[in-house]
Amino acid sequence: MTVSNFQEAFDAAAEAANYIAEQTGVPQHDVALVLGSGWGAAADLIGETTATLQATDVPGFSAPAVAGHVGTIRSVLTKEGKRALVLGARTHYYEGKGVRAVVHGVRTAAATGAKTLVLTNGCGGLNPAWTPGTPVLISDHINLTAASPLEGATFVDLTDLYSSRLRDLAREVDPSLDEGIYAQFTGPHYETPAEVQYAKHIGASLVGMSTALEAIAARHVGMEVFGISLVTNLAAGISDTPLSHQEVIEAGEAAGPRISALLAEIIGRL
Ligand code: 8IG
Repeated sequence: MTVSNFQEAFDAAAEAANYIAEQTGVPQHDVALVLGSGWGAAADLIGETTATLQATDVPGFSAPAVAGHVGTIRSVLTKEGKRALVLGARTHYYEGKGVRAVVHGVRTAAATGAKTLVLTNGCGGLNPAWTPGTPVLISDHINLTAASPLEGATFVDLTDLYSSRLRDLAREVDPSLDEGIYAQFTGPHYETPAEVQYAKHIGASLVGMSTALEAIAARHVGMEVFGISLVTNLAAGISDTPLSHQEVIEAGEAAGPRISALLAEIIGRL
């Protein structure tokens, strides 16, 4: 892979951004959000949806592979007059479409003008105090995918990747918010209990299948990143009950109103 081919990924994002500007009538967005498992309801509280696009109609996007994920891209006008691009669809690494597909939404968001990126996800928690439905700020990540969204000699500093400024701002909204280190596994299987212990030993407290690759791509294009996880289940072996996707969805639904309001308040203060 040569560095010049890497440019194709950004050309594709620019094309998608042009389509979004045309179809939404919004030439520039200020902030973008990626809504993961459990976060789908948040868009409605952030503001007024002024346009809804089917993700599959936007160049380079594909249909979501996961039940509980929404395949739309919305333009939302906040009370404060900010334009938010809400990506309800995310391509996961485990879909096998490659890292470019995984971060296409992030690069598109940047190409629409968004300077801030809010990454949300549903994940497993290693801290037994985090009962299902607990939102946790992401303070850092460990990328266990053995992949990078960057190509060629693209050296990017990842210090303070998950903006401490934005985490402070979130804690102004809700001082009870804990923070954790997110380990991105490839999935689609959940971890074994031994892998969860491994994640714990290397410093992780959240385990999931997204976010880290997207955060790296966002930093590369200069966005300020805010990450927040919804712990929908205790990671395998932390409690003695097995994991089910149904439980994950139910925990998300139960926590929906609280985390949506939280996210809306944070967006209002950006
Ligand atoms: I929701 O326990 C959700 N996503 N890797 N592990 C991983 N991903 C997840 C989990 C989990 N829960």
